[in-house]
Amino acid sequence: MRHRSLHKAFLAAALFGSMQAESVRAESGYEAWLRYAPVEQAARERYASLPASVVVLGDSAVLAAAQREMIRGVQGMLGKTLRTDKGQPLGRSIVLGTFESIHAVAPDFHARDLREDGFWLTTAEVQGLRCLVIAAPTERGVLYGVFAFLSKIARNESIAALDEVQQPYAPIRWADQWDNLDGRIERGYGGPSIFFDNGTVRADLSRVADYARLLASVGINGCAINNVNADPRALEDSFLPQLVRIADVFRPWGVRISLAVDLSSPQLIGGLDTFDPLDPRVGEWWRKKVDEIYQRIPDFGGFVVKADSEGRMGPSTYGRTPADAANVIAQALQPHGGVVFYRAFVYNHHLDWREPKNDRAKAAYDNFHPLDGKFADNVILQIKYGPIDFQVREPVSPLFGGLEKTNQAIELQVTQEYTGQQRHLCFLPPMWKEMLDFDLHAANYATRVKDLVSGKTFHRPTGGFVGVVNVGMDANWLGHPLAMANLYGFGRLAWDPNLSAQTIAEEWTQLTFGNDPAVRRTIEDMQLASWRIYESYTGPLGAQTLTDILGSHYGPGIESSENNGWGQWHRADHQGIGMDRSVATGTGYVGQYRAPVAKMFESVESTPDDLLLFFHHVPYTHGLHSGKTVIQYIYDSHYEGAERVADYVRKWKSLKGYVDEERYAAVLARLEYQAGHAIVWRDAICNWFLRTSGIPDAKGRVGNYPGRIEAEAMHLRGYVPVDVVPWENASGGQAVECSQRQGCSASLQFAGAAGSYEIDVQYFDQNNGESKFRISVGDHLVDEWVANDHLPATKIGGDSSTRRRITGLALRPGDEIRIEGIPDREEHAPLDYIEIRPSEE
Ligand code: GCW
Repeated sequence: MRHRSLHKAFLAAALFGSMQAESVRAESGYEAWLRYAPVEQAARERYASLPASVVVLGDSAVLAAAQREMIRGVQGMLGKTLRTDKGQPLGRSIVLGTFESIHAVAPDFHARDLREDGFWLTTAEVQGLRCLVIAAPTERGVLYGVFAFLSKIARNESIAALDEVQQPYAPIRWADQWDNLDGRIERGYGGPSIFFDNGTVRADLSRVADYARLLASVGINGCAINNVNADPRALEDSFLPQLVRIADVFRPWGVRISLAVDLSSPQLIGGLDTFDPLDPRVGEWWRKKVDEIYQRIPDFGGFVVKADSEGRMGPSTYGRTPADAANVIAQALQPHGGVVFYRAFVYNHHLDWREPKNDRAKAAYDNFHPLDGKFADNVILQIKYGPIDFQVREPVSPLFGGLEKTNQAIELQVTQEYTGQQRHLCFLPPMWKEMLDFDLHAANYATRVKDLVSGKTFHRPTGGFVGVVNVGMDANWLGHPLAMANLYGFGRLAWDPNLSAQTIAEEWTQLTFGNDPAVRRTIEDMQLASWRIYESYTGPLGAQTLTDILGSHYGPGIESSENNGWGQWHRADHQGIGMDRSVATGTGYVGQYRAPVAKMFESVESTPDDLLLFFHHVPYTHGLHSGKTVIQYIYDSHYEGAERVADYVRKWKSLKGYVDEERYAAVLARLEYQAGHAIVWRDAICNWFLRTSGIPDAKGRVGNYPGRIEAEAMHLRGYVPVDVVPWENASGGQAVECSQRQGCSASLQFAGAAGSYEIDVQYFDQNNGESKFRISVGDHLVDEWVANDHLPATKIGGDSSTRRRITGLALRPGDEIRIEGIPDREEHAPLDYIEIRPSEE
C-alpha cells in the first residue's frame, strides 16, 4: 500500500509539478535518473529557442510514448507545455519519426546508415520550417533519441546546432529479473516483485510500466521477467494471458519480454514421459508452445535456460549436450525471430575438495568450448563475467575467448549479490569496464571482451549484454538510492562499452542529483572509489568475496567456502592462501586462456596483485609487487577500507541542505550502517587471519581495540554470554543474549577522564524479532532504538551485527553506562560490545 501511495504522490508531482528549487522537493528516488527537475535559471536561456510544438509522424504505441516523454520532460525541466501536432508541423517543431516517415514529409531529408535502434538528432527543413528532428531507422530508435535529447537538457548541455548520431554497440541489451511467481525475488534486495504476487501477475502493473520506461531510457530492449530457477507454471497455457498483460505494458517502451524456462517442462507440464531434446515429441511440444505464445505476444523475445546447474534438470539426463537442448528450442523460436539465452553457468557443485586438480573455475569452458559451432544461429551463450560467480574480483571468463562460431552475451549483475546487497555502496561500472576492455587474445589482433560478446570480433549475427537487475517494490527500486547508478551504468555500457566509468558516474549524478558542482564531485568520487573500497575489506587479492557462501552471501564467512563441494575455495591454511590454478603445478585452469594471457597468469611474478590469490597459493609472507607481504596487505587493506567507508559518512554529511531531505536521510542511514558493518568485516577477516597465520599485524591494530568493552565483560543482569559461530563474527567470539521477557541489562562504570565522547553499541539485528534497546548514563536516558532492520539473518553473527552510534555524550569518571535490552520473539536483544572514544569534533 505504502508504495502505491508513494507512486501516486509521484505522479501527482509530475503532473502538477511546481518549479520549486530542487533541494526542497521531497524525492523518494522512484524517478531515478528521469526526474526532469526544473533547470537552473542560469542554464534556462540555453533552451529559449526550443520549438513550441512536437510533431510525431505515425501513431504507434512506441511513437506515442516518445511524444509523451518529450512533453513530460520539457514540462518538468523548462516549465513549457509543448503543443502536439500530428502529421506535419504547423510551425517550428520538434519532429519525431522514422527515416521513412520523415522522408515522406521532407523529401530532401536523407536517412543515415544506422544500425537497428540507433538514432540521429539533427536540424532539418521540414515543409519549409527549420525543425529539430529526432529520427531513426526504427520507432524504438526514435524513443531512444528522445531520451538522449532530454538527458542533454537535464545535464545542461547545449542543444544548439545539434547533429549527433548514436547507435548501440550490440543488439542484445537485456535485463534479467530473478522473480519467482510467489512474489519473492532470488537475490533481490529492493523489495518483492513488481511483476508477480502470490502466484499470479499483479493486478496493478503501473510500476512495470515505469520500469520499462527506465530500461528504455538507457537503451535496454528486452527483459526476462522470471527467475532462471524457473517455475514451469510460467509456461502453462493458463498463465499465458497474464504474460500478455506484462508484454502489453512493456511494448510502448520497446522492451520485449522473455521467459526463463525449465528444460523438463515437456514432462512436468506437457504430459510427456520425457524431455529428451532429441525426442521428436519434445521438439513438437516446444514448437506448439512457442507458436501459442507468439500468437498472443508477437514481439516475444525468447527463452532463458538454466540447465544442469545447481540442481536444475538438463540434457545430461539423457546424455545429450547443451547444444542439443538449446537447438531444439531455438528451432521452435526461429520462425518468429526469437532467441534462446543458454546460460554457461553449468558446473558440478559436488566437487571433491580433497582433489587438488578439481576446479569449478574450469567448468564453463570445459562444458561449452567443445561445442563451439554446434549452436543454432539464434542461440546466445550467456556467460557470467568471471569463471566462478559474481565475485568482487575475478579474472574474466576464458570462455569469451574460446568461442568463434557461437553467439555470446556477457552476464553482469546489477543486483549486488556478492557486493554488499545494496547496503554497501558498490558502483560496479569500473569493474565491468575492466572486464569489457580485457584483451583475451583470441586472434592475432586485439579481441576485447566487448568485441567478442557483441559479435564484432568473429562477425556473429547477434550477441551483447545481459544484466541481472532484480528491482523490486521498494520506492527507490533497488533499496539504496545510490545503487541505481549500477542499473544506469549497465544500460549505458551495453549501449556503448567505450564510455568511461567516470562519464557514467557523472551523467548519472547530474541526472539524479542535479548540477551543483559540490554535490556532483562528492557523489561521483564516492561512486568511483566504491568498488575497490568494498573489495578492500571483503575480498583481498583475488581471494574472492570472503562471505558466507552457504547462506546469505552477505556478511563475512571465511571458512564457509572450504571443505565442501561448491568449489569457491580459497584454500587458506596456517601457512598460506590461494588456489593454484597454474598449468605447471595447479588445476590447469590457466591453460584455458590463449597463450599471451595464460603466460601472464601462469607465474606468480606476472600475475597482478589483485588477482594473485585467484591464481596462486602463496605463503602469507610472500612479497607483493607493492612491496608488502600478503598478510600485512590483508591487515592494511581492511583497516584502510573501513576507514574510507567512515569517510563516506563525513563526505555525505557535507551535502546536507544541498540534497533533498528524503534522499539525504536515506543515503546517510545506509552509509552509517555500512561504516559499522565494514568494521565487522574488518575485524572478522583480520582476526581470522591473525589466528590462522600466527603473524601479528606490524601496526599492532589487529586484536587491540582501544575503548572497546565486550558485553560479556560488563556487569550483566539477566544477560547470558553465548558463543558466536563462527567465532570471528563477534568481537571476542562471544555475545550476550537475554531471554527474560521483561528485559536484561549490561552496565559498566566509566573510568576515563571527563569530556565529550561517542559511544558505539554493537548489537545484532535479526529479522525474526524486534528487540528494543535503551542506553542510559546514570538516570539519564541518552538513546533508544528498535532493532527492526531487515537484514538477511535469523541468528547472531556477521550478517546481523549492527552498530548504533551515540555522539556528543558528556561523561565523567564513575558514570554508570547501562544498556537495557528487551527481547522480542526469536531475537534476544543480543549485544556484542561497546566502544567509547573521545568525540571526533
Ligand atoms: O550466484 C548464484 C546465486 C543463485 C543463482 C545462480 C545463477 C538464480 O547464488 O541464487 O540462481 O547464481 O546465476 O543461476
